Amino acid sequence: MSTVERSATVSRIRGRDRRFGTGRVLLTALGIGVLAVGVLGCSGTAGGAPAGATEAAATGPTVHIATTILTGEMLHKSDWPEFLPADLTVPANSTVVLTIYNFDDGAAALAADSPYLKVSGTVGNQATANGTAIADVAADQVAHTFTVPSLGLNVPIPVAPAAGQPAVVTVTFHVGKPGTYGWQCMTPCGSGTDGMGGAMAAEGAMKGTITVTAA
Ligand SMILES: [Cu+2]
Repeated sequence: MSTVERSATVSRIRGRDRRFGTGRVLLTALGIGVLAVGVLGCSGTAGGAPAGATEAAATGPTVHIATTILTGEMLHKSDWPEFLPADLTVPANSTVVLTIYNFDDGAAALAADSPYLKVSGTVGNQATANGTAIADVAADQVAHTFTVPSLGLNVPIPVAPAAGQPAVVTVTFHVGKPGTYGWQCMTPCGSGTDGMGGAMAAEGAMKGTITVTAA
């Protein structure tokens, strides 16, 4: 699946720790703030909310979190796109506003009837992609997904509009009880004949966690 490896003019960052150095530089350049979690409101929390993404009552704070998808070329790792950070933390019973900056302009196509093309488990079952509300992404335009099966959450992520220019996807969802919920990408964006090897099989690349902490 070398198609995912097209792209990236932003490939000149060298030295230091590749994984974290590159990500930090890019995040800082974008003004996102590495791992920044802004707590906008604190209206207190009530226990007993269900864990499901859509069912949980939004009784807690609203938090804004972000992650960035870098290409293998940017990371100097062949066929190895990666979410940075891959592990996210939010407080229990919160409303989460997640923004994903995707620099990967290579599609990793899914079947036209794949459920992973549809936005689900978010408020309104919608996302905002580059400023436009969307309910799904076309099969040949999807690069990655951010999928949390245990929360019923699926966010298809379209390809970057151009090399070095990210697709910006924002979703809002609710979380309930404390716990650790695994997410993974569902597109064949890794290496090997089926695209499911390499980064797809690696924790911290195309898999990670959302940790919901006791507020
Ligand atoms: Cu992926």
